Amino acid sequence: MTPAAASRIAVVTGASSGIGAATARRLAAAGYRVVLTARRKDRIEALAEEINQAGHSATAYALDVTDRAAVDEFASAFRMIGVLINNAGGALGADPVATGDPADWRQMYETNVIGTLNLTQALLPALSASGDGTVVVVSSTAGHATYEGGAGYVAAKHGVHVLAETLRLEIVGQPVRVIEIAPGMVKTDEFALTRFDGDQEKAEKVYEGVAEPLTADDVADTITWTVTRPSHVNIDLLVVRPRAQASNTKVHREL
Ligand code: 8X3
Repeated sequence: MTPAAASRIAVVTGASSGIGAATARRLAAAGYRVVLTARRKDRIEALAEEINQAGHSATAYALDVTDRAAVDEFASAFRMIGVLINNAGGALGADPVATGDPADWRQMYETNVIGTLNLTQALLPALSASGDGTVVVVSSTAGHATYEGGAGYVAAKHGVHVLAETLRLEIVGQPVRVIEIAPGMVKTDEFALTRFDGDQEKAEKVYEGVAEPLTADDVADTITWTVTRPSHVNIDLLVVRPRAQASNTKVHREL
């Protein structure tokens, strides 16, 4: 494969739902050969089939981003690639610091920070070898300011932000961009439900009265825009929120 063809390969983590799935659809439509990864094999296989049936190109590879040996094995299949979207992650719990569960904190650090570290380390040589690489890190507005009940998630997302910012400093001079996307309130099928351990009522409260939270596709559109800028243009950090949200804690609700 030529470096130019390889630079059209995009690996997306957490591609089984939400922002990851929407980004895979958008990048495929923009002409990328997307490689979908997530733990849930049936979901990414179904999405790959949907994308292929639409006349685009997708393959599915079941992967847990926290499993370094599995990540290394996955990465060994690629000599050169163009794009890595580090999207896998999420929140667990919304307890105050006084009562938060250390196991939740640990798991959030593992998936959000170590997961991003694993994929980025494993694929950086292939991204650089293509001569035109892009690493996207999906952090969060939680990576930039805190809020009550959010500390475990906020700490992990600050870690993701620091990883992106430090990597950009360290690899300047290599043909690899580092882009951070920090979404605010996005209504997806699973984010709030996972955070509240399947409690539908608590999950719905998050978006209560908010006219139009962002959708996964709004964020995917933003990600795709940054990736499809000319190679010399690096969108360092893009914060995207719904109009009804002015800060992590200032949300307009019509109740
Ligand atoms: C999601 C944004 O406000 O739930 O990353 O932390 S928030």
